[in-house]
Amino acid sequence: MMKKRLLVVGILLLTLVMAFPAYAQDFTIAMVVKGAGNPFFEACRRGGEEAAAELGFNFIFQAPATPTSEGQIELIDALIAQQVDAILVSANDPDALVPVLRRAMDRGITVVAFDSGVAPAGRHLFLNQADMELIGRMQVQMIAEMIDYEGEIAILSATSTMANQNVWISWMLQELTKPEYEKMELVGIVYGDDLREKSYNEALGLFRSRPNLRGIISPTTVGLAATARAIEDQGLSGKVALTGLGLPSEMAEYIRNGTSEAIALWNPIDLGYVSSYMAHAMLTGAIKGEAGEIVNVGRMGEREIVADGSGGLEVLLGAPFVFDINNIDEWADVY
Ligand code: RAM
Repeated sequence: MMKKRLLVVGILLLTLVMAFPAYAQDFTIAMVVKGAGNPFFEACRRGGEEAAAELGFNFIFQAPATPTSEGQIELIDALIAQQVDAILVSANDPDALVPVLRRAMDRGITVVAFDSGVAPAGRHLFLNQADMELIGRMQVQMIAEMIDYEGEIAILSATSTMANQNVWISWMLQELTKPEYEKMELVGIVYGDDLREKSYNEALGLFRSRPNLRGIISPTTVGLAATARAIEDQGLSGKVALTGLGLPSEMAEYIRNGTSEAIALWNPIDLGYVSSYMAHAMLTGAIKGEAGEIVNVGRMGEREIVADGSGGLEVLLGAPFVFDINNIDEWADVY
């Protein structure tokens, strides 16, 4: 009698597992971002939650109070102790996180870097938002158009250790060596550390030390919005041009009033969504994380795993979009 009942329960359980395979696996995927209070990462989080709802894994979102690697290391240590299955990380420093992420990988945790990379030794895969060279070069081309290829420009970045901003800046420097920029001069690179007030104050510092400044490139959503506010507060709209990488929702008012003619970005919701799909595919064994494999990324279709040029492997999300007065209304409510 007892045996029969056990058998029935067993068959029932098996049927359930077969009907809802994703739920039965019960994976936990944690996203660790650069810092708290950054709307860019809130959008990434929405993408992660969307993937979690579709695939049925548990999703954890964590951010250090300020964008430091120390804060991220602490969070990752705790996630290892908690035995999560995968960690998605946008790193504040590509090298400082390697030891803790190696520890995670040694314990069988899948590590997918996204947005701001980790050295290949510290992750299985990287989700690259868009061609780094293109992003760097296009920001120089955009500011050059705005200032008629003449005058002083500066870069207001995030922190000096963040891989994404540093790679983009290195491509900006390359682009600036072309003859068409002969009459433009890069007079400084400053760091607002992806903190609003610090970025705002760095912008004020540039206005003070460089009275002839004609343009600023800010390749960070936090820095860009803070610089736009500083330009407005100082009555410098029309005198100091501004471009960079920004969220249409944060930049809409500045694009509408002409403080910035145009900005660029990719879709951060998709970034969170696709990185979650990549980690999940590793966990289910759908992919091993090898070059040439095709990974299914839900509503975004399929992507191929390719060499990233630095000895690691990556998946490319897509191309960046440009936002200006013609399309800002369409995007201002999306992210
Ligand atoms: C900030 C972060 C992020 C970057 C965007 C453009 O939100 O630094 O890493 O990708 O800007």
